[in-house]
Amino acid sequence: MFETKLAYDALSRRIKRFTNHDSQTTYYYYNNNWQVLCEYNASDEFQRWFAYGNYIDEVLMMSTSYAPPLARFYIHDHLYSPAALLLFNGVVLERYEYDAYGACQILDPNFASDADQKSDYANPYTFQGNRLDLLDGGNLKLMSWPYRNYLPDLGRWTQAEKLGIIPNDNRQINPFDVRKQYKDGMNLYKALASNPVRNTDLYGLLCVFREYKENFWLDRILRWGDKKIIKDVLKFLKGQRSRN
Ligand SMILES: [Ca+2]
Repeated sequence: MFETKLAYDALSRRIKRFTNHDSQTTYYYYNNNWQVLCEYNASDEFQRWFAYGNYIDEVLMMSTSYAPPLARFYIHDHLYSPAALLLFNGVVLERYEYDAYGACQILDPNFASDADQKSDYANPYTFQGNRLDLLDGGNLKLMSWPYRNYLPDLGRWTQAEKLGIIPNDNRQINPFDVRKQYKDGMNLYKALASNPVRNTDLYGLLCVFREYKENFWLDRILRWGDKKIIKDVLKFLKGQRSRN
């Protein structure tokens, strides 16, 4: 029987993973942007580290501790989903393609399908720059967004929306119209507003149009977005951080 144990800290960051099918334990260490900086094994030995770009989901580089240490570089598509993993000289090591809801297909450099559909380089980052775990011996594909887990094969979150209903919203809620009572839609498990090729969700809290992410500066969001909802998200995140 396959078993996986995940441990989280008080801020919902996943800090440990154990899987019995490969007897691997991984500890994760984060920066203050909720990005995994480095990983250690059960013996507290350094395994690898990552570097990121301007956006929370923009992984740029993965470097291992193995001898000799090798840096591998990412290139992305328009949603910051890695499209390929490269060596420093541009040689392609592995390619990634996605269906609309982010189920990842791993390809060899010559575009042939990877035989076992497991990254030959243990690359954890796939759809929209979030981490993919192959659990249950590879039968269950589970992705980790900061606040929620996502099932790419189903295109749904595994947990209900965390922002909840909209109290005292100036949109004059009709109590008989449930469609507008929840911040991310009436289906509490619906991801990316059912438009995954355009939308993104930085934290697993609220879907935003890609244009907002491209301009992820507060003034732009407040100008273009739903001010009340965006403020609620920022307030929620600030509250989470202040618990640290
Ligand atoms: Ca493989």
